[in-house]
Amino acid sequence: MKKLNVAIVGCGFMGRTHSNAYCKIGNFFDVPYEIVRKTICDFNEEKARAHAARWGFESVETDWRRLLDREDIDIVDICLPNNMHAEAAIALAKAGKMIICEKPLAMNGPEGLKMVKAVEKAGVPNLVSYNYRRMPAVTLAKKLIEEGRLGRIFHYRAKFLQDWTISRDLPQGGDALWRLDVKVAGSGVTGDLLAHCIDTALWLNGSMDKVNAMTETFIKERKHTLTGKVEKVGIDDACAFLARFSNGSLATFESTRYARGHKALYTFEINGEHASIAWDLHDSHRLQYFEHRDPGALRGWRSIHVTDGDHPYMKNWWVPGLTIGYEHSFVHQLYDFLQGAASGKPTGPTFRDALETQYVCDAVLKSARTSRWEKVAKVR
Ligand code: SOE
Repeated sequence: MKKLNVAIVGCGFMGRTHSNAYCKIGNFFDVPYEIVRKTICDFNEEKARAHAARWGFESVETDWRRLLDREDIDIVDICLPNNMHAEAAIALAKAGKMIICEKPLAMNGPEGLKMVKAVEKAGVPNLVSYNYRRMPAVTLAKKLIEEGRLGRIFHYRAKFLQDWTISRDLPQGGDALWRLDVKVAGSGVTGDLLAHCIDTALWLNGSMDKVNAMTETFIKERKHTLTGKVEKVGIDDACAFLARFSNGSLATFESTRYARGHKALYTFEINGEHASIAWDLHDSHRLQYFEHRDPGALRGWRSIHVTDGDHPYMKNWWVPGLTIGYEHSFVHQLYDFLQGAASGKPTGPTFRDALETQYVCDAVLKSARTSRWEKVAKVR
């Protein structure tokens, strides 16, 4: 079997989820490559060495540029903060590496477009890590929609609620907290959390035409970890928007890091002519399903425990009834990516697919500024 030498760049939270996927995949899925965890790269050498020892990487680099000339690296998995995605992905694609990139694709649409052009020109397999598509219950939702069970779709409703930035003492910048620094993150909840909701929505319900949004920054100044100074906060702490999909359905999206009591409450509900479905990340192995065509006396919401062998991905794990979790979505994503790379039939979301999410985020942020409906740019 062909060896696939992997380099991961960045060993923060996402570097760990991706490393775990490379460790587990061969144990649970038949993959078309022999995975070799070749190099972990982080500018903090001590952190990189500790990561290499814990997750079994053969070597350490402290600058991703060193990977450009390394012929022993086939795939680079970019788990860097958002403002570093473009430069790394474009250069590494030119060097012929397959690329997996953490979400969101870029800081904004124009930057994302350059990344799409680079991977397509280089002809390298590419994927953006919108992992929630690969939660088995979400994949099942996709299957039910594709089978036409919902019929015409009228409504799409999604939320992603957290509560970890309520304290004004929390600084911006630095490890993990770069998410609060607009120069590094590009935006706040729109790019970090709503981007997940948007990716899932585009996948399940097709393109969006226009949006009308409002955002708020509740805490206007925070100390910056790197400068030590109190600086203006440029991210959106909360965002809510209305959307019209090209299929005629109406949507509402909401995200905040100020919903006390909610840690990662990603939920969506879709209402169709014949059926509705709903999903909740806090109860991630269940898909709620209401089928209007059931006999009247039996009609009601079914709570499908998505753990059976005939549910997406589940036959590769334990026995029916036993649940899996968040980290498994990264294993599934990697499995699909590798199948796509080997067969030449790419799996989504490719960079091009993720550009559409980026365009929706851009339109949302623009609408929050203009207080008007804004059109979503088309990916051509
Ligand atoms: C932020 O708290 C965060 O870690 C996001 O960056 C992830 O994409 C999301 O899945 C969970 O929340």
